[in-house]
Amino acid sequence: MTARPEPTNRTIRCRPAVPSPTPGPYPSGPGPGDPSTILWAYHSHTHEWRDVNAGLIGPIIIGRRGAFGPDGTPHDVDREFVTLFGVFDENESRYTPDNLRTYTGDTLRTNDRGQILFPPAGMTTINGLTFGTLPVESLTMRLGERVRWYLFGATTANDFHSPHWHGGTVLIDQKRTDLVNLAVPLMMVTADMVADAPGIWMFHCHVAEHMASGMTSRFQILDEAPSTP
Ligand SMILES: [Cu+2]
Repeated sequence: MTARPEPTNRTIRCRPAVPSPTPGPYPSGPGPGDPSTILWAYHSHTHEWRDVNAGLIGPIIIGRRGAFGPDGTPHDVDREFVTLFGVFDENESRYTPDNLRTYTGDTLRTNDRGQILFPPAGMTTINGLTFGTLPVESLTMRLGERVRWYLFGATTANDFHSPHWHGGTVLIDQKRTDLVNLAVPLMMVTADMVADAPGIWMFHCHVAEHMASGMTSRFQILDEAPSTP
């Protein structure tokens, strides 16, 4: 048996079903100028509109070979966060008919083309939550920690976003900024931060209409040193 060439990248949390046919990096892995790990988004194409509104969208973290420790955390950061900026309309979800029947006893009103006659109910969300209801504990770090943020947008015509941190800056493509360009749907960005300002800070989309309709959250930097393993 001939040994298969080792790729220079590997995936975690989702390995490719078919090995890379040639030596070299997997096509979805970090490029030469990228951080050691990057975000790749998955989402359903079966019925994209209904499936994404049912929540079938999420992150895959892909790193260079050797980038990860045994627990799947990259060696060169202390903490990782994933944030999805998305406009979702659960009335369009595949689960809506069953949920209506189960929880309200109601049935769907549809037109002669089978389309559901509900008014659009798009919610502007960060990780599915809106108007600051994303728990701050889910975006909490300690002073001095090296933190990697993975950010991406959902798939509607309104999914153009500019995530913005108060109280911190990040490095993206070796440039320092406090704003991320998610200018087209499903854009994916990886950003590195060093937590240097203790407190609870705003983290929100800077598109004014999105911010006013709820695309806001908080993150927290605790005034205590990183825990040692
Ligand atoms: Cu936005």
